[in-house]
Amino acid sequence: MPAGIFITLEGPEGAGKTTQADTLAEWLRERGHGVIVTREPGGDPLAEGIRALLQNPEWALDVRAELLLFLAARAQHVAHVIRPALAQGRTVVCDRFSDSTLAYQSAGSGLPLAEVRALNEFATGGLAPDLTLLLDLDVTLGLRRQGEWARMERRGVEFHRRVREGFLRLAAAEPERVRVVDAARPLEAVAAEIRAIVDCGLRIS
Ligand code: Z5A
Repeated sequence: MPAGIFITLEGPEGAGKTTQADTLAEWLRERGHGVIVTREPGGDPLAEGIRALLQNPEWALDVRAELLLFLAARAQHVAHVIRPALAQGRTVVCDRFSDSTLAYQSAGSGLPLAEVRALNEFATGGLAPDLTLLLDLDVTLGLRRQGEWARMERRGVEFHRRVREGFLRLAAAEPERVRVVDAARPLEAVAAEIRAIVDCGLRIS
């Protein structure tokens, strides 16, 4: 059984990642791929529990503690969901992954990039996506599309601008893996570009 394909969707809040992950998965299934759609933080019962902790705006969460919670959730998710699915030859479509940690906890919150990278590498055991679709969107437009993360939303526009810039730097550093998609367009236009990138980059059809 050949190893499956690992695709991640990244981007600022409200960029349409969840919607596009489902649409892409449906298109891939129509082409005969065995697909799982999953998300971070979450995707596994323990990791979903960590997600609930992270979403609780009452905790005065230290940024290092926050980083380690995201990474604990990821380690569990990779070991129990993503690696087994890839080993079975499935395509994994994941709503956020390591690039979110680099963008939010390093570019956004200011933790040193090299240290965040090293800890992330430890959490994933070195697993990296084959392809990342970065849905790029003006921060104020994204924040207007209602979210459920009060902790992140109250960090303010400047924080979210740094996150967006962080994502764009990651794309510039790895243009083969990270493909930037303009997410300000209507849903179907975004979906069509995603299909074209996936089709061309991974020879899906
Ligand atoms: N986080 C972190 O800090 N570190 C990490 O390592 C990880 C995550 C993994 C969880 O993200 C939070 O954790 C997030 C980053 C942080 N912080 N925040 N905020 P999440 O993915 O659960 O939350 P989110 O990014 O806020 O997701 P979201 O609001 O659900 O956005 P989305 O998935 O990108 O969009 P959507 O749900 O598909 O769409 C949102 C709305 O916009 C919905 O009404 C759609 O119908 C609408 N939409 C979508 N696309 C369009 C277009 N093209 N036009 C018009 N309307 C659209």
